[in-house]
Amino acid sequence: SSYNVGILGATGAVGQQMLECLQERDFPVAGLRLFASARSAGKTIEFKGEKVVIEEATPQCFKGCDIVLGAAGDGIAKELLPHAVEAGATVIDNSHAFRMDEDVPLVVPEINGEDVKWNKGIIANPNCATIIGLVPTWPLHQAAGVQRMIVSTYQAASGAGVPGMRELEAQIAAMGKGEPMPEPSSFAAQLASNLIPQIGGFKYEGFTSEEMKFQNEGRKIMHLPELRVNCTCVRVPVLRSHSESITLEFERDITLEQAREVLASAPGVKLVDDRDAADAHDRFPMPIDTSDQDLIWVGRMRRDISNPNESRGITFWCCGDQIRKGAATNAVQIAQLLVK
Ligand code: 2RA
Repeated sequence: SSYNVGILGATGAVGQQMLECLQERDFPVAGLRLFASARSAGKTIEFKGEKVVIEEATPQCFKGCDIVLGAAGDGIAKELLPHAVEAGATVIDNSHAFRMDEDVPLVVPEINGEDVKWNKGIIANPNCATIIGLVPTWPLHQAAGVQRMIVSTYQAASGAGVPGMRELEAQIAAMGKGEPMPEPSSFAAQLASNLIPQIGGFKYEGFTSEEMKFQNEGRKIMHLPELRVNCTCVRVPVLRSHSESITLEFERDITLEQAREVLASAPGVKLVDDRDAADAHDRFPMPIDTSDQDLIWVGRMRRDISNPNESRGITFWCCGDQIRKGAATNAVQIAQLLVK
């Protein structure tokens, strides 16, 4: 059978990527509906060779939808998506609005796909940095039991949407021409040739909301209520791939070779870890290689020599596309679980 699919926030980076993923994965779409602000209503976007007219997003617009993909911000998601559920649709929402609600499954298909079964109408897509870090962490947890994570993230400008990407491009262009830097917008200070160690507001003991998501969402997705995470999230002058340095502390012994073997066959993971490779692209993952594809690339694998228990710590580096697996691809994969 096929389904009437709606996308709320169809004109944003994630919404447009969702459209592309639906086509790439040949999702059984009977009819497509695109919802966005009044400003975009009336414009058209092409889907499978047909022009689809964008409709204004209102509480009543979801009538007839079987599945609604949420690609809008927290406020609009909270205001409108419950109406999609009332209209009989199952919602897969990319915002943070519902992620921690106890009757809302928070799903990474490679980890806890079976949780979609207990949804009450809304399924939440995790935060991009959480998805990208947990895809390689989960198989290592299955092998040796993860108790603690130390994470540093290097997050792309795409996390701040299309405006964030355009602003970085303008700053880089200005630098290249030796022109004065354009006035930074509200989303951050200047990013080109800079790093911004704050994503979201300061929320808990000096940790930001983005940093606390890693622990809070990680516990829910991996069903590990005791998991402890120390995360530092940094915005970096990269366009659309997030990178993360992750150190895991395990309950049981695991050697570096065992960890490598686990990741070499892990779902959603590509192992790129050859210190002797002449070409950097074969030696380790880099954002320029991982953008616009769906796998999480993992490399720089080491035993954690700082862990007093010699065989209970692994450190690795990973990169993944924030708009794809970090958001749109994961959401469409959840939709595929629903219709399987
Ligand atoms: C960011 N994860 O990177 C947040 C929201 N996409 O800005």
